[in-house]
Amino acid sequence: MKEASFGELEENALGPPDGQFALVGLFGYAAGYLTLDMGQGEDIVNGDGMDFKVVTQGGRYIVFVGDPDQPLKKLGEGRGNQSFDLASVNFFNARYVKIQFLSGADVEIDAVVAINYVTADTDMESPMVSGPDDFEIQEGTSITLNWRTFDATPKNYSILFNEELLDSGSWDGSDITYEFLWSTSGEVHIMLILYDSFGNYVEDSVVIKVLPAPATTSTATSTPSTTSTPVSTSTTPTTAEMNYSVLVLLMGTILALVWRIYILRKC
Ligand SMILES: [Ca+2]
Ligand SMILES: [Ca+2]
Ligand SMILES: [Ca+2]
Repeated sequence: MKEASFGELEENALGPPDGQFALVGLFGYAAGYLTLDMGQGEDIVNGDGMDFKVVTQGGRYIVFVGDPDQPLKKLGEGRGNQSFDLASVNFFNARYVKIQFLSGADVEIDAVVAINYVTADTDMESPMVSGPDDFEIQEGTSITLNWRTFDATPKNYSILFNEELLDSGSWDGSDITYEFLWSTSGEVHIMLILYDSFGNYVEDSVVIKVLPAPATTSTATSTPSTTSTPVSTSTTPTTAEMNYSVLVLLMGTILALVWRIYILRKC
């Protein structure tokens, strides 16, 4: 019964499956939900096949995933026990899992179980990177390159411009942004190299064809005339050892709101 309070039951979605359930249902016109935080440095990661399992009974639900860098994105719908693959939304990792009531009986949530998860103690995985496709620009154009990245033990990055080191520094696992401005036309190769603390690395290359400006001609040699330091904003993932994390619960403000509405309706 949805009359059971959120406050009493939310913690039942934490930890391993134990037959104790949190409840989300329909409150007035608003669908209740819970957002579970896997914990800093304890992200679910996109490995082979399915990456986590939602253990529930009752009605249908919608699952969203996200992390501090990525707004929550709908991953899919389910009922009962169902596994999900982060690859279906092109996510490398997810720290937050939101389960929202969709239809039918109230959804009773027992646990979220990570299948593929950060294991920094024995990091055998190369960093993950998704960079821009090859493209063309006109000379004199400023362009910002952005690479989405993830690793359990990020360490450092290097950016090569036509195979020469342009910039390098420590990398905390956040996405890397770099701004270039070319003053002359030609073809340039930009390579990003990421290393983690265990010597695993990954490279990502982009070829940029710089076209002459309409009214001018120029030589084929290209050099970036201005650069800026990569922007680092997020924190570094750290060690995690659990395969179903100690979940920290984030109660959404909407949930608090619908609960308040529910209280008002009861009065
Ligand atoms: Ca996967
Ligand atoms: Ca439980
Ligand atoms: Ca790694």
